[in-house]
Amino acid sequence: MKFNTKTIHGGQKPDAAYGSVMPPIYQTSTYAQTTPGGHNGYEYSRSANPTRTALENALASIENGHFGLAFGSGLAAIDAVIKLLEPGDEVISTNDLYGGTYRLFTSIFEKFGIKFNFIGMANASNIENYITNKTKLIWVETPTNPMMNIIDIKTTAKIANEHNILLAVDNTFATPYLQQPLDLGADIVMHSVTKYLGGHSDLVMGALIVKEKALADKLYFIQNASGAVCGPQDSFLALRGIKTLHVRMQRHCENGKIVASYLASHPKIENVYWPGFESHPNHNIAKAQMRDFGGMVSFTTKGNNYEEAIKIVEQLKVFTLAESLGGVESLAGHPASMTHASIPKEEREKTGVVDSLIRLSVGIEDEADLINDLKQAIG
Ligand code: P1T
Repeated sequence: MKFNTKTIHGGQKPDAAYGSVMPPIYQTSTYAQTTPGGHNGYEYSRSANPTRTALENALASIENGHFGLAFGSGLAAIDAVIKLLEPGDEVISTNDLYGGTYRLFTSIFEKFGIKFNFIGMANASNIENYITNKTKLIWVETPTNPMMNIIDIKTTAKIANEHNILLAVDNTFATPYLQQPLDLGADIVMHSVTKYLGGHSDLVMGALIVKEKALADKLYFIQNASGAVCGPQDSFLALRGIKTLHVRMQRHCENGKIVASYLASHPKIENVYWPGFESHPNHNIAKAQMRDFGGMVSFTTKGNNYEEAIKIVEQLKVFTLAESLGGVESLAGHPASMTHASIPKEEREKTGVVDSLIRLSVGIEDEADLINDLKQAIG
Protein backbone atom coordinates (compact mmCIF):
# COMPACT_ATOMS: atom_id res chain seq x y z
CA MET A 1 0.00 0.00 0.00
CA LYS A 2 1.29 3.49 -0.86
CA PHE A 3 1.47 6.15 1.84
CA ASN A 4 -1.59 8.12 0.63
CA THR A 5 -3.67 4.95 0.87
CA LYS A 6 -2.21 3.88 4.22
CA THR A 7 -3.33 7.11 5.91
CA ILE A 8 -6.92 6.11 5.09
CA HIS A 9 -6.88 2.32 5.24
CA GLY A 10 -3.68 1.29 7.06
CA GLY A 11 -4.45 -1.22 9.82
CA GLN A 12 -8.22 -0.61 9.47
CA LYS A 13 -11.10 -2.98 8.91
CA PRO A 14 -14.87 -2.47 9.22
CA ASP A 15 -16.11 -3.01 12.76
CA ALA A 16 -17.11 -6.62 13.42
CA ALA A 17 -20.51 -5.79 14.97
CA TYR A 18 -22.29 -3.78 12.23
CA GLY A 19 -19.64 -3.11 9.61
CA SER A 20 -19.23 0.56 10.54
CA VAL A 21 -16.44 2.00 8.40
CA MET A 22 -15.10 4.15 11.24
CA PRO A 23 -14.50 2.29 14.50
CA PRO A 24 -17.12 3.00 17.15
CA ILE A 25 -16.01 5.12 20.11
CA TYR A 26 -15.92 2.36 22.70
CA GLN A 27 -16.64 4.61 25.65
CA THR A 28 -16.13 1.98 28.29
CA SER A 29 -13.66 1.37 31.08
CA THR A 30 -14.29 -2.37 31.31
CA TYR A 31 -15.61 -5.46 29.47
CA ALA A 32 -17.88 -8.28 30.62
CA GLN A 33 -16.16 -11.64 31.18
CA THR A 34 -17.93 -15.01 31.02
CA THR A 35 -15.52 -16.56 33.51
CA PRO A 36 -12.41 -14.96 35.06
CA GLY A 37 -10.12 -14.33 32.09
CA GLY A 38 -12.87 -15.26 29.61
CA HIS A 39 -13.08 -12.21 27.31
CA ASN A 40 -12.70 -11.16 23.66
CA GLY A 41 -9.25 -9.63 24.00
CA TYR A 42 -10.30 -6.61 26.05
CA GLU A 43 -10.56 -6.62 29.84
CA TYR A 44 -9.87 -3.05 31.01
CA SER A 45 -9.40 0.12 28.94
CA ARG A 46 -6.04 1.15 30.42
CA SER A 47 -4.65 -2.13 29.04
CA ALA A 48 -6.45 -1.86 25.71
CA ASN A 49 -9.54 -0.32 24.12
CA PRO A 50 -10.79 -1.20 20.61
CA THR A 51 -10.92 2.44 19.41
CA ARG A 52 -7.36 2.96 20.65
CA THR A 53 -6.32 -0.31 18.98
CA ALA A 54 -7.67 0.96 15.64
CA LEU A 55 -5.60 4.13 16.05
CA GLU A 56 -2.50 2.21 17.16
CA ASN A 57 -2.76 0.00 14.06
CA ALA A 58 -3.03 3.11 11.86
CA LEU A 59 0.02 4.67 13.55
CA ALA A 60 2.08 1.50 13.01
CA SER A 61 1.03 1.40 9.36
CA ILE A 62 1.87 5.01 8.41
CA GLU A 63 5.30 4.82 10.06
CA ASN A 64 6.12 1.45 8.46
CA GLY A 65 6.35 -0.10 11.92
CA HIS A 66 4.78 -3.25 13.32
CA PHE A 67 3.51 -1.91 16.67
CA GLY A 68 1.91 1.40 17.66
CA LEU A 69 1.21 2.65 21.19
CA ALA A 70 -0.91 5.72 21.91
CA PHE A 71 -0.47 7.83 25.07
CA GLY A 72 -2.22 10.71 26.80
CA SER A 73 0.32 13.26 25.46
CA GLY A 74 3.58 13.47 23.56
CA LEU A 75 5.44 13.88 26.83
CA ALA A 76 3.77 10.75 28.24
CA ALA A 77 5.13 8.85 25.22
CA ILE A 78 8.65 10.21 25.82
CA ASP A 79 8.32 9.40 29.53
CA ALA A 80 7.62 5.75 28.59
CA VAL A 81 10.79 5.59 26.44
CA ILE A 82 13.00 6.90 29.27
CA LYS A 83 11.44 4.34 31.63
CA LEU A 84 13.18 1.65 29.55
CA LEU A 85 16.40 2.86 31.23
CA GLU A 86 17.99 2.17 34.62
CA PRO A 87 19.69 4.53 37.09
CA GLY A 88 23.26 5.12 35.88
CA ASP A 89 22.34 4.89 32.20
CA GLU A 90 23.24 7.75 29.86
CA VAL A 91 21.31 9.42 27.05
CA ILE A 92 22.72 11.52 24.22
CA SER A 93 20.13 14.06 23.10
CA THR A 94 19.88 16.83 20.53
CA ASN A 95 20.69 20.16 22.20
CA ASP A 96 17.88 21.93 20.31
CA LEU A 97 14.60 20.29 21.23
CA TYR A 98 11.11 20.99 22.57
CA GLY A 99 11.42 22.74 25.94
CA GLY A 100 9.05 20.29 27.61
CA THR A 101 11.23 17.35 26.56
CA TYR A 102 14.28 19.11 28.03
CA ARG A 103 12.32 19.74 31.25
CA LEU A 104 11.20 16.10 31.47
CA PHE A 105 14.78 14.89 31.01
CA THR A 106 16.45 17.35 33.40
CA SER A 107 13.82 18.04 36.07
CA ILE A 108 12.30 14.56 36.36
CA PHE A 109 14.68 11.87 35.14
CA GLU A 110 18.05 13.30 36.19
CA LYS A 111 17.01 12.88 39.82
CA PHE A 112 16.47 9.17 39.19
CA GLY A 113 20.13 8.88 38.18
CA ILE A 114 19.87 9.08 34.40
CA LYS A 115 22.46 11.33 32.78
CA PHE A 116 21.62 13.42 29.71
CA ASN A 117 24.21 14.89 27.33
CA PHE A 118 22.70 17.65 25.16
CA ILE A 119 24.87 18.02 22.08
CA GLY A 120 24.88 19.51 18.59
CA MET A 121 24.16 16.78 16.05
CA ALA A 122 24.37 18.81 12.83
CA ASN A 123 27.41 16.64 12.19
CA ALA A 124 26.19 13.21 13.32
CA SER A 125 29.72 11.90 13.89
CA ASN A 126 29.92 14.27 16.91
CA ILE A 127 27.70 11.74 18.70
CA GLU A 128 30.61 9.29 18.88
CA ASN A 129 32.56 11.68 21.13
CA TYR A 130 29.92 11.25 23.85
CA ILE A 131 29.33 7.50 23.75
CA THR A 132 30.39 5.59 26.88
CA ASN A 133 29.65 2.04 27.94
CA LYS A 134 26.68 3.47 29.87
CA THR A 135 25.04 5.12 26.84
CA LYS A 136 21.73 3.35 26.22
CA LEU A 137 19.70 5.82 24.15
CA ILE A 138 20.19 8.50 21.49
CA TRP A 139 17.31 11.01 21.37
CA VAL A 140 16.88 12.90 18.11
CA GLU A 141 14.41 15.53 17.00
CA THR A 142 14.61 16.39 13.29
CA PRO A 143 13.73 19.01 12.18
CA THR A 144 14.42 20.39 15.65
CA ASN A 145 12.03 22.60 17.58
CA PRO A 146 12.39 25.57 17.07
CA MET A 147 15.67 26.03 15.13
CA MET A 148 14.85 23.64 12.28
CA ASN A 149 18.21 21.86 12.47
CA ILE A 150 18.37 18.68 10.43
CA ILE A 151 19.98 15.54 11.84
CA ASP A 152 21.12 12.71 9.59
CA ILE A 153 18.94 9.79 10.76
CA LYS A 154 20.69 7.11 8.68
CA THR A 155 24.19 7.99 9.92
CA THR A 156 22.94 8.32 13.51
CA ALA A 157 21.25 4.91 13.24
CA LYS A 158 24.48 3.37 11.98
CA ILE A 159 26.41 4.78 14.95
CA ALA A 160 23.69 3.65 17.39
CA ASN A 161 23.61 0.19 15.89
CA GLU A 162 27.39 -0.26 16.01
CA HIS A 163 27.35 0.51 19.74
CA ASN A 164 24.15 -1.38 20.51
CA ILE A 165 22.35 1.80 21.58
CA LEU A 166 18.65 2.50 20.99
CA LEU A 167 17.82 5.36 18.62
CA ALA A 168 14.54 7.23 19.17
CA VAL A 169 13.42 9.89 16.70
CA ASP A 170 10.80 12.52 17.57
CA ASN A 171 9.08 12.75 14.18
CA THR A 172 6.53 15.39 15.24
CA PHE A 173 7.68 18.19 12.90
CA ALA A 174 8.19 16.01 9.83
CA THR A 175 5.41 13.40 10.16
CA PRO A 176 5.67 10.13 8.20
CA TYR A 177 4.50 12.02 5.11
CA LEU A 178 7.93 13.65 4.98
CA GLN A 179 10.20 11.03 6.56
CA GLN A 180 9.96 7.52 8.00
CA PRO A 181 12.75 7.08 10.56
CA LEU A 182 12.19 3.33 11.11
CA ASP A 183 13.09 2.77 7.44
CA LEU A 184 16.31 4.73 8.03
CA GLY A 185 17.31 2.48 10.94
CA ALA A 186 15.76 4.13 14.02
CA ASP A 187 14.36 1.80 16.70
CA ILE A 188 11.57 4.03 18.03
CA VAL A 189 9.52 6.79 16.41
CA MET A 190 7.80 9.18 18.76
CA HIS A 191 5.03 11.68 17.96
CA SER A 192 3.22 14.45 19.65
CA VAL A 193 -0.04 13.40 17.93
CA THR A 194 -1.38 16.72 19.24
CA LYS A 195 0.30 18.31 16.19
CA TYR A 196 0.15 17.27 12.51
CA LEU A 197 -1.23 13.74 13.00
CA GLY A 198 -4.29 15.05 14.87
CA GLY A 199 -4.11 18.08 12.63
CA HIS A 200 -7.04 20.11 13.97
CA SER A 201 -5.83 21.45 17.34
CA ASP A 202 -8.56 19.54 19.14
CA LEU A 203 -6.67 16.94 21.17
CA VAL A 204 -3.51 16.22 23.18
CA MET A 205 -1.90 12.84 22.51
CA GLY A 206 1.39 11.02 22.02
CA ALA A 207 2.54 7.90 20.21
CA LEU A 208 5.40 5.45 19.90
CA ILE A 209 5.92 3.18 16.92
CA VAL A 210 8.46 0.33 16.72
CA LYS A 211 9.30 -2.64 14.54
CA GLU A 212 10.75 -5.07 17.11
CA LYS A 213 8.31 -7.20 19.11
CA ALA A 214 10.58 -7.44 22.18
CA LEU A 215 10.85 -3.64 22.35
CA ALA A 216 7.10 -3.24 21.77
CA ASP A 217 6.43 -5.67 24.65
CA LYS A 218 8.62 -3.63 27.01
CA LEU A 219 6.94 -0.38 26.00
CA TYR A 220 3.49 -1.94 26.26
CA PHE A 221 4.34 -3.11 29.78
CA ILE A 222 5.34 0.47 30.71
CA GLN A 223 2.26 1.94 29.00
CA ASN A 224 -0.03 -0.35 30.99
CA ALA A 225 1.94 -0.23 34.26
CA SER A 226 2.38 3.57 34.28
CA GLY A 227 -1.06 4.16 32.77
CA ALA A 228 -0.65 7.33 30.67
CA VAL A 229 -3.08 6.21 27.96
CA CYS A 230 -5.42 8.28 25.80
CA GLY A 231 -9.19 7.87 25.79
CA PRO A 232 -11.45 6.48 23.04
CA GLN A 233 -12.90 9.89 21.96
CA ASP A 234 -9.44 11.30 21.36
CA SER A 235 -8.38 8.07 19.63
CA PHE A 236 -11.29 8.52 17.22
CA LEU A 237 -10.36 12.15 16.51
CA ALA A 238 -6.72 11.26 15.90
CA LEU A 239 -7.72 8.48 13.54
CA ARG A 240 -9.94 10.90 11.62
CA GLY A 241 -7.08 13.41 11.48
CA ILE A 242 -4.64 10.85 10.08
CA LYS A 243 -6.96 10.15 7.14
CA THR A 244 -6.21 13.59 5.65
CA LEU A 245 -2.55 13.82 6.74
CA HIS A 246 -1.15 13.57 3.20
CA VAL A 247 -3.35 16.29 1.70
CA ARG A 248 -2.83 18.61 4.66
CA MET A 249 0.93 18.10 4.65
CA GLN A 250 1.16 18.86 0.96
CA ARG A 251 -0.51 22.24 1.57
CA HIS A 252 1.54 22.91 4.71
CA CYS A 253 4.69 22.39 2.64
CA GLU A 254 3.49 24.68 -0.18
CA ASN A 255 2.51 27.46 2.21
CA GLY A 256 5.66 26.94 4.31
CA LYS A 257 7.80 27.54 1.24
CA ILE A 258 5.88 30.71 0.30
CA VAL A 259 6.11 32.12 3.85
CA ALA A 260 9.81 31.23 4.27
CA SER A 261 10.66 32.85 0.92
CA TYR A 262 8.66 35.99 1.77
CA LEU A 263 10.42 36.36 5.13
CA ALA A 264 13.86 35.80 3.55
CA SER A 265 13.22 38.74 1.21
CA HIS A 266 12.01 41.10 3.98
CA PRO A 267 14.47 43.90 4.86
CA LYS A 268 13.61 43.79 8.60
CA ILE A 269 14.30 40.05 8.94
CA GLU A 270 17.74 38.81 9.97
CA ASN A 271 17.59 34.99 9.74
CA VAL A 272 14.99 32.57 8.43
CA TYR A 273 15.28 28.96 9.56
CA TRP A 274 13.69 26.52 7.11
CA PRO A 275 15.38 23.36 5.73
CA GLY A 276 14.21 24.03 2.17
CA PHE A 277 16.74 26.81 1.64
CA GLU A 278 19.89 25.74 -0.16
CA SER A 279 21.77 27.86 2.38
CA HIS A 280 20.47 25.71 5.29
CA PRO A 281 23.59 23.93 6.65
CA ASN A 282 22.03 20.47 6.27
CA HIS A 283 19.83 21.15 3.23
CA ASN A 284 21.33 18.16 1.41
CA ILE A 285 20.54 15.80 4.27
CA ALA A 286 17.00 17.22 4.42
CA LYS A 287 16.66 16.61 0.68
CA ALA A 288 17.88 13.05 1.07
CA GLN A 289 15.76 12.00 4.05
CA MET A 290 12.62 14.14 3.61
CA ARG A 291 10.10 14.25 0.77
CA ASP A 292 9.56 18.01 1.21
CA PHE A 293 10.43 20.62 3.84
CA GLY A 294 7.32 21.06 6.00
CA GLY A 295 5.32 23.97 7.29
CA MET A 296 7.43 25.07 10.27
CA VAL A 297 9.45 28.28 9.84
CA SER A 298 11.37 30.28 12.46
CA PHE A 299 12.89 33.73 12.04
CA THR A 300 14.62 36.57 13.87
CA THR A 301 14.37 40.30 13.30
CA LYS A 302 17.38 42.58 12.74
CA GLY A 303 18.71 43.94 16.03
CA ASN A 304 17.35 40.99 18.06
CA ASN A 305 14.87 43.17 19.93
CA TYR A 306 12.59 41.37 22.42
CA GLU A 307 9.89 44.07 22.42
CA GLU A 308 9.74 44.16 18.62
CA ALA A 309 9.24 40.38 18.44
CA ILE A 310 6.45 40.56 21.03
CA LYS A 311 4.81 43.40 19.05
CA ILE A 312 4.89 41.35 15.84
CA VAL A 313 3.28 38.27 17.38
CA GLU A 314 0.64 40.45 19.08
CA GLN A 315 -0.24 42.22 15.82
CA LEU A 316 -0.76 39.08 13.77
CA LYS A 317 -4.43 38.49 12.96
CA VAL A 318 -4.68 35.41 10.73
CA PHE A 319 -1.83 33.69 12.61
CA THR A 320 -3.03 33.04 16.17
CA LEU A 321 -0.52 33.66 18.96
CA ALA A 322 -0.52 30.28 20.70
CA GLU A 323 1.58 27.33 21.85
CA SER A 324 1.47 24.19 19.70
CA LEU A 325 1.70 23.63 15.96
CA GLY A 326 0.60 21.36 13.14
CA GLY A 327 -3.10 22.24 12.99
CA VAL A 328 -4.89 23.48 9.86
CA GLU A 329 -4.78 27.04 11.23
CA SER A 330 -1.59 29.10 11.26
CA LEU A 331 -0.04 29.74 14.68
CA ALA A 332 2.78 32.00 15.81
CA GLY A 333 4.85 31.58 18.95
CA HIS A 334 7.67 33.29 20.80
CA PRO A 335 9.80 30.32 21.95
CA ALA A 336 11.93 32.22 24.49
CA SER A 337 8.87 33.16 26.54
CA MET A 338 6.52 30.31 25.59
CA THR A 339 7.44 26.79 24.43
CA HIS A 340 11.12 26.99 25.45
CA ALA A 341 10.83 29.13 28.60
CA SER A 342 11.77 26.10 30.72
CA ILE A 343 15.28 26.03 29.16
CA PRO A 344 17.72 28.38 30.98
CA LYS A 345 18.48 31.53 28.91
CA GLU A 346 22.23 30.71 28.54
CA GLU A 347 21.38 27.20 27.30
CA ARG A 348 18.69 28.27 24.82
CA GLU A 349 20.76 31.14 23.42
CA LYS A 350 23.61 28.71 22.67
CA THR A 351 21.34 26.96 20.16
CA GLY A 352 19.93 30.20 18.70
CA VAL A 353 16.69 30.56 20.69
CA VAL A 354 17.25 34.28 21.14
CA ASP A 355 14.80 36.96 22.28
CA SER A 356 13.68 37.98 18.78
CA LEU A 357 13.06 34.43 17.55
CA ILE A 358 9.51 33.87 16.28
CA ARG A 359 8.24 30.43 15.29
CA LEU A 360 5.46 29.99 12.75
CA SER A 361 3.36 26.91 12.20
CA VAL A 362 2.14 27.71 8.71
CA GLY A 363 -1.40 26.43 8.24
CA ILE A 364 -3.36 25.61 5.11
CA GLU A 365 -5.23 28.91 4.65
CA ASP A 366 -4.96 30.94 1.42
CA GLU A 367 -1.31 31.98 1.09
CA ALA A 368 -2.21 35.59 0.16
CA ASP A 369 -3.92 36.07 3.53
CA LEU A 370 -0.89 34.69 5.35
CA ILE A 371 1.56 36.93 3.52
CA ASN A 372 -0.66 40.02 3.99
CA ASP A 373 -0.90 39.25 7.69
CA LEU A 374 2.88 39.01 8.06
CA LYS A 375 3.27 42.21 6.01
CA GLN A 376 0.99 44.25 8.28
CA ALA A 377 2.49 42.79 11.50
CA ILE A 378 6.19 43.15 10.60
CA GLY A 379 5.69 46.47 8.81
O1 P1T B 1 2.49 18.58 24.01
P1 P1T B 1 2.68 17.10 23.91
O2 P1T B 1 1.65 16.39 23.10
O3 P1T B 1 2.92 16.45 25.25
O4 P1T B 1 4.03 16.88 23.05
C1 P1T B 1 5.28 17.31 23.49
C2 P1T B 1 6.18 17.59 22.30
C3 P1T B 1 7.12 16.65 21.93
N1 P1T B 1 7.93 16.84 20.86
C4 P1T B 1 7.85 17.94 20.11
C5 P1T B 1 8.76 18.11 18.94
C6 P1T B 1 6.91 18.93 20.42
O5 P1T B 1 6.86 20.02 19.65
C7 P1T B 1 6.05 18.76 21.55
C8 P1T B 1 5.07 19.80 21.96
N2 P1T B 1 5.36 21.06 21.44
C9 P1T B 1 4.64 22.19 21.66
C10 P1T B 1 3.55 22.25 22.45
C11 P1T B 1 5.13 23.39 20.95
O6 P1T B 1 4.40 24.39 20.82
O7 P1T B 1 6.29 23.34 20.51
